[in-house]
Amino acid sequence: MDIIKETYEKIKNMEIRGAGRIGRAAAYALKEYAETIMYMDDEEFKKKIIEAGELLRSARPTAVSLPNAVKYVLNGLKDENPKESVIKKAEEFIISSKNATKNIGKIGAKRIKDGYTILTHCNSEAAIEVIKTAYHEGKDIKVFCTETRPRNQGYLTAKALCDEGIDVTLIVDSAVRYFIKEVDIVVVGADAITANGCLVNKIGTSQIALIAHEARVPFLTSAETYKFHPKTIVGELIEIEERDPKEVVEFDGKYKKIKIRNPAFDVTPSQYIDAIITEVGLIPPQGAWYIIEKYFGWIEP
Ligand code: RUB
Repeated sequence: MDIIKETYEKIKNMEIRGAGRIGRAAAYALKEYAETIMYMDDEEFKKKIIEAGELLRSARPTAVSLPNAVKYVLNGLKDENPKESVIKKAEEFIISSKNATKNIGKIGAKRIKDGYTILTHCNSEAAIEVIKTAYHEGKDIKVFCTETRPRNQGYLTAKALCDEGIDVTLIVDSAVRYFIKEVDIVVVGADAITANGCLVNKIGTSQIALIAHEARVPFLTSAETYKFHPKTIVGELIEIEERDPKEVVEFDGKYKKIKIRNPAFDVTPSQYIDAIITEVGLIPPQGAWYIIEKYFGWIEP
């Protein structure tokens, strides 16, 4: 169980972060754990894996990649040889997640024209893949990265793009409306996509979408199919994680009574989203329902 507890802690304290990475880390932990379980009857094995899955799922509440990855791996428990199957499913998830990001890069890069300035928010592997692919196709592009307070994941994005040789400008989150006239397209990642085509992503994403809408700048999100939330098809709401206020600021003395709120994500309504880039193609937000129906079935069992 050590690997499970360790992974749970790393996801919780954001040592491992970003929806795709969280999902793959959970799948990997389940695989490693399954491999260590020896000489056990199938029922006992299933109990242990389900318990491990539950713990991993509870590490962070918003990114649906986490429960979707766990569910994918746990489907192996239904097979004749559950241990072998769980290990195989975990490996499958990790490989298909990496391939999905690559495909999103190729599909999304088609929306980026030569000479474009792109704005991105937070640190999304999938959004970065789109930008990197466009750049390596030879397009002359510039990128604005927001800082993404309070944890400044935008610094990671700016460094990753700089390492590729891309022209990057870091801006504070509140400067998006100031710079939007210089932006041709917004590309962000996704922690979850709902059945009605809304996007749950890093706090501030919805403000950027609104600003892009006002300025008539296309707003795209990159989301692997496992970022679509199956339970939203039956009206379930996605929990927005609220993190430790100390991530924002710490006041002393009499100012300790100042309240601080620190929601980590927000919801962008579908009307502000021009397209969702998935590994199976570019879809309008209205197409989210079809993805959930095709890849997850009608209702969660
Ligand atoms: C990360 C975040 C990213 C999505 C998508 O938030 O909001 O935009 O997770 O990332 P946090 P990816 O830093 O709180 O985990 O495309 O890498 O899955």
